[in-house]
Amino acid sequence: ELEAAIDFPDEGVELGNHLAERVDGVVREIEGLMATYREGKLCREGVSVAIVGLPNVGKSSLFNALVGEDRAIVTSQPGTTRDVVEAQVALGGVLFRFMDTAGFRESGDEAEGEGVKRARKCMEEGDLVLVVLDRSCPLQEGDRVLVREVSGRGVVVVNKIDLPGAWSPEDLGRVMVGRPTFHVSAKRGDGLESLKKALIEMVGRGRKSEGEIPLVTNVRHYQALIGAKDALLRSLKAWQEGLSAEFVAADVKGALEALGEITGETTPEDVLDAIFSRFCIGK
Ligand SMILES: Nc1nc2c(ncn2[C@@H]2O[C@H](COP(=O)(O)OP(=O)(O)O)[C@@H](O)[C@H]2O)c(=O)[nH]1
Ligand SMILES: [Mg+2]
Repeated sequence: ELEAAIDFPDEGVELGNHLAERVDGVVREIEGLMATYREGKLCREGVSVAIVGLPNVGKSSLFNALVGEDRAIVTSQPGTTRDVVEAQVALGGVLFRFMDTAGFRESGDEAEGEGVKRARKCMEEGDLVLVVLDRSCPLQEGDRVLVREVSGRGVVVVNKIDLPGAWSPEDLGRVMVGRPTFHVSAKRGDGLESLKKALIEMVGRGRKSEGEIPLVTNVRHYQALIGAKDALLRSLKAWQEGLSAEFVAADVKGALEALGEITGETTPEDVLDAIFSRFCIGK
């Protein structure tokens, strides 16, 4: 029908509900493929774990303890880690990419340095975020802000438990409800094994079994899927708004072209065949 609409736009071929349903089905298949991309990305690049916190809480010490070598510079001078330091390490068969970041300033002043900007970006993009708190110094408002901001990807790491405590978990109050919390000493190594185990488990939980569905591993393919999905959604919208078949068909064609990026086919017929066989749209 769509092809007829493409070839003979003036004859006003009516598009039926079943065609819209098919397009909807293809959109859902595309979404399924898109979901595999994220998991594929985790396999290739590792699970990114941002280590964030105020200056001097022990982020770099924790980073070093987790990756098992002295990759980041540790000093008692706040503000040493200007840039983001990364290291990959396999734990329990899972590849992790730990990122040590600059400490967020307590004041949160306007003139945030480049290091803090990068730290913020890491915190936003990390698959997991370790918010490090120093138990030996009084809790700061900035600590609470970080725990509150970190969302569901956050893990609270209370560090320096080898020193006398200056506050207790209850002082964190409601902000830490629902945040997994670990008590460690990055310096002595206490609690690190439990933390590592928990990280591995968290990644495992997020993983779903995907059956027969192929993994999308290429960013270009992923972008093509986004393009195809957008075009199909546009075509559905055009159909819902009662626009003529021509418009609907133009968007479906756009989607096919986007998917052609994946199949590598370039001529429309080839693309149609490839897509119809691959995505079972049927003709
Ligand atoms: N006692 C003790 N000191 C620690 C611990 N972790 C870090 N430190 C010290 O805290 C200071 C700041 O550590 P660093 O890792 O550079 O903190 P960052 O600024 O958050 O990266 C250093 O003097 C560390 O030796 C810990 O678990 N126990
Ligand atoms: Mg540091």
